[in-house]
Amino acid sequence: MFAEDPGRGDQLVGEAAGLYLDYSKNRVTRETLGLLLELAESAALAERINAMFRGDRINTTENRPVLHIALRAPRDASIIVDGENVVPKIHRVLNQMAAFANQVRNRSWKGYTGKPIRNVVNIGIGGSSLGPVMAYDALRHYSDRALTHRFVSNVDATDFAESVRDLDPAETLFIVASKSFATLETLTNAKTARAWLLTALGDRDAVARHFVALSTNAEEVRRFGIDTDNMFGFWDWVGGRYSIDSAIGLSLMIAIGPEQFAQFLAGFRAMDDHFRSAPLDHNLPVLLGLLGIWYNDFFGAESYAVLPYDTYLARLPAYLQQLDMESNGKRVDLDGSQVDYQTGPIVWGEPGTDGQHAFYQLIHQGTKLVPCDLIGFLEPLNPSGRHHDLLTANLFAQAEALAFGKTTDEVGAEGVTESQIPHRTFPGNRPTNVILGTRLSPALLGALIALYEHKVFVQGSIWRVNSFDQWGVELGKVLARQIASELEEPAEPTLAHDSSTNALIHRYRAARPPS
Ligand code: G6Q
Repeated sequence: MFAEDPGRGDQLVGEAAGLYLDYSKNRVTRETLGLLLELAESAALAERINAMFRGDRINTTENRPVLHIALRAPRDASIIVDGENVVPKIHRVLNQMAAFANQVRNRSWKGYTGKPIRNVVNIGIGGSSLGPVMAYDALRHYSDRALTHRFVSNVDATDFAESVRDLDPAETLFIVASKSFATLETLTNAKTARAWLLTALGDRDAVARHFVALSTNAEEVRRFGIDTDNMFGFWDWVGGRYSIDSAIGLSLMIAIGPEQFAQFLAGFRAMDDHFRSAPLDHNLPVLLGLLGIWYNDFFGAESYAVLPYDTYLARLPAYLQQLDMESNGKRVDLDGSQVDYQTGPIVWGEPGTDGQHAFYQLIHQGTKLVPCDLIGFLEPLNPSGRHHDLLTANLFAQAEALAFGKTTDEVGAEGVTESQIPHRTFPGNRPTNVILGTRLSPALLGALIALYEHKVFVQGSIWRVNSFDQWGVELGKVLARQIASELEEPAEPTLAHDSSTNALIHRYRAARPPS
């Protein structure tokens, strides 16, 4: 295709919100792209986009609008939910967050003993953790290095124990991040944190200086003992996995400061504006979404890999795993009918170049098709000798090698023995998108997240699934409760599970120390 259409490397590209997308190394001709755009049109994609921005209740199973885009709307915008413009209250919370973040940053927020806070521990899980941890890692370069940030999510006590073992309780702030304030893992960790604090400081009044909450549930926050003056609210129209730019971003705002956080939001907004206004054939989230559908539904690709050539983006694949797989991992359409086509793909990845020395082998020469997004930056944040040139050379070289491979003739010409030739041949034709920004910054990270948020929405719209509910997660929230009581109750319980589950429970109980 490159031989027939030499201009495609300059033409099958796009740019928006500071991000450059080269999608020329995909298995598409201009005709294919035209047909995919027709698919988008036949799914009334433009109307779906308008419906989301307008605040229609597109999360049908929960009867809610989907308005993460409102979280980054400018102060003077108007977005109406149930007759109320929600933009002023969003900015009220942002102001409240900024005032608090500044107090922590300038050390005027003191712990109970009068020592300033130096450690910030976010306790949350899923959407209340993956965004904060990913964004903090990504923007660590811009953070106040005198503050220590930790993130506790797993109900495994090791997570909490290892996160706080070197921290002084008198200098530690816990941010309990939970939209529902009912999530077992988060409340268990928050109670353990409260006990850890009170063991050291001895007075229940200490909780007010060392705990704040990010939640939509004021009543449960109060019940836990957190002063609701120290609660930062958001709303049911913000999905967990779409909440890093809400109050859930408080730990990030403390790390990088309110001004940089405003830049982060501006980056999202720039991509929102592009998504809303660019024609579909120049619209980056639309193009990425359609290319993903091409491999997922027409080539049987089961997954795609996200490969950031930037150590700061190490947690991006995990973040996108939730964003994509929780949103589009659905098997019924909006009407509840079973779909007869493939929906959401599996997402995985690791930073390059580490991945190159691990799993790229399969992408180059395996039997599976794994389309890849390679993400890099023109300028390094930690310039040092040749490092950045070598890093970027690897990114470009991988995209080239995946696309063009190495033919048997080329391998033969290298004087390789006949029997070795098949092993050293690379079929090529392995698709990649290359996404480049100038420099990883708060704004660019915001734009990158919004690019993927909207890409996932484009795909969900075409597959006609509800990208904004998560009944599979809700199931997990209730399943363990019964078994937990069967593991813990002193008298031998009557078990009514399958024989495997019953045996596992018996085995665990037999190993439990007598109570
Ligand atoms: C995200 C999901 C899920 C959720 C967590 C935490 O979209 O709904 O990952 O974020 O289960 O829920 P809470 O914030 O309510 O504790």
